[in-house]
Formats: sequence, C-alpha cells, structure tokens
Amino acid sequence: MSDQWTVMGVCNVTPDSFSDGGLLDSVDAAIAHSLEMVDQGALIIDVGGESTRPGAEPVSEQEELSRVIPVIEALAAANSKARISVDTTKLAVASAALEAGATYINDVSGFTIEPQIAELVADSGSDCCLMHMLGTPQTMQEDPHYEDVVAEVAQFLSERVEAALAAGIAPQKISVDPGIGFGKTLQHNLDLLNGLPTIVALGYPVVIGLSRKRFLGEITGTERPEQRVAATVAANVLAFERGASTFRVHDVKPTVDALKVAAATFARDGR
Ligand code: PMM
Repeated sequence: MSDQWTVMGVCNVTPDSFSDGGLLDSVDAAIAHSLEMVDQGALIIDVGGESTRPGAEPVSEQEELSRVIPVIEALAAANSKARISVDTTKLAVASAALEAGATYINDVSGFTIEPQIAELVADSGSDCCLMHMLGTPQTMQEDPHYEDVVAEVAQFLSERVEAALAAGIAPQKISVDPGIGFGKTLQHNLDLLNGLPTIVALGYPVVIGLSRKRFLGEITGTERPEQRVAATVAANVLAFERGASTFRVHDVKPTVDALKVAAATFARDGR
C-alpha cells in the first residue's frame, strides 16, 4: 500500500447525471464549483458532458463538445493548481479537450468505443484512465453476470493496458479503474472493493469512482445521492487501504480529510 493519493473532483456538465445532473448548467457555475474543489484539495478536475448513469441516452458529439469545451477553456484560463481531465469516450471530444487545456483522458470504455483515442493520448503525452464497463450505459444494469468478477475485470483491464502500450502510450501515463457501478450488482461492487489488491497487482495506479453511487444507497437505505457522503467516505478509506490511489468524488473536502487521516495512520503503522 502506498501513502500517495490523489482526489479527482467531479465536474459534470450534464443535465442528467445521476447525482448532480443539472446543477452545473452554466460555465460560470462549473468553474466556481471546480475552483472550490481545487481549494479543498482536488488535484484533478474531471469534466464530463455525457451522463453514464444507467439507462442514460447517448449525446451527440456536437452537444458534448458544446458542454465541455467552454468549461475546460475557462478552467485552463483560471490557472488553478489542478490538472484537467475530460470524461469522454469520443475521439473528437478528447482531441478538442486536449487543445483546450486538458492533460488527462478518462475513458469509461477503456478505449473500446473509439480505439483511436489511444493514439491521440500517445501522441499528446497525456495521462489516461482505462475503466471497465460491461456493455453500455443503456444496457449495463440489465442482469450483469460474471463467473468471477474480480478476475474478469482484472483480465479486461490488463488487455486494455496492452492495447494502450501497443498504441505507444508510456506505462507511467496509464491508470486503471474497475468501474464501480458499471454493469455490476451490489455484490459485484463489494467483491471488487474487496478484491482491489488483484487490480493493484496489475502494476498501474488504480482509480476508484464510487462517489454517491447506488450500491451505497442500497446498503444504507439512503435514497438521495447527495446524502451518501458518509458512505462514500467510508468506502473510499477502505479502497485506499486496499491500494487505490486516485479517488473520483463529488464531495472533495470530506474525502481529503478522511484520506489524510488514513494515510497518517498507515504511515505510522509502517505498512
Ligand atoms: N463514474 C462515472 C463517470 N465517470 N470515470 C471513472 N474513471 N470512474 C468512475 O467510476 C466513473 C467515471 C459515473 O458517475 P457520475 O455520474 O457521478 O459522474
């Protein structure tokens, strides 16, 4: 386990994301929120313009561009300490985002939807996160099935890493993410959290995105996503203990505080 950790703050500029959709529907609101997350300790801001909520309809390239690019441009102009990530599966959006100042591509399909993104990442020298998803957001929660979820997700991620390396992406630019909630039941999500050391053993930093997700609501009986903060913090501390290093969250301050305490404790423990 490492005591290095990074918080990635979520800036969804979508009318329909599951937990914060519609709140950030102006560039000014998105920037103010992002800069607040940076003040609270986020080192990466992840800007997304297409909801990946279960059942969400895809958005057109043009619509996604018009949502995220003005925000990325304004965020880059604000010169904050944080790096800018774009949460997209589209080559055109990734490319425009890099031009606008992003340096990190977060592709929830692990470069399976538009594989040419891998070459773009390689040529630009940007970082990337390769995530596991079963099916598409439209279908992923329709009775997801695995023989061994941890082994299958690890196998998928290792294949996607190979594809990224083959495209010329430097190994130190790659992170992997088991994709909590993307084609997973409550039990699959818990198995993946428990099994994180298997994903960590692939040898790449592990990103975990469990913030406010439905499985936390199922466990706690908390209907409203914004009331799942304590559950999010608890699960992230456990993920940290099992070796995750980047934590994608909506609620930056409580997560940063919790990870500081966890890191200080484990550092004392000498682990
Ligand atoms: N989850 C969502 C969107 N993007 N990216 C990564 N790398 N990992 C995730 O778990 C992830 C993601 C969906 O959650 P949101 O609607 O709160 O953005």
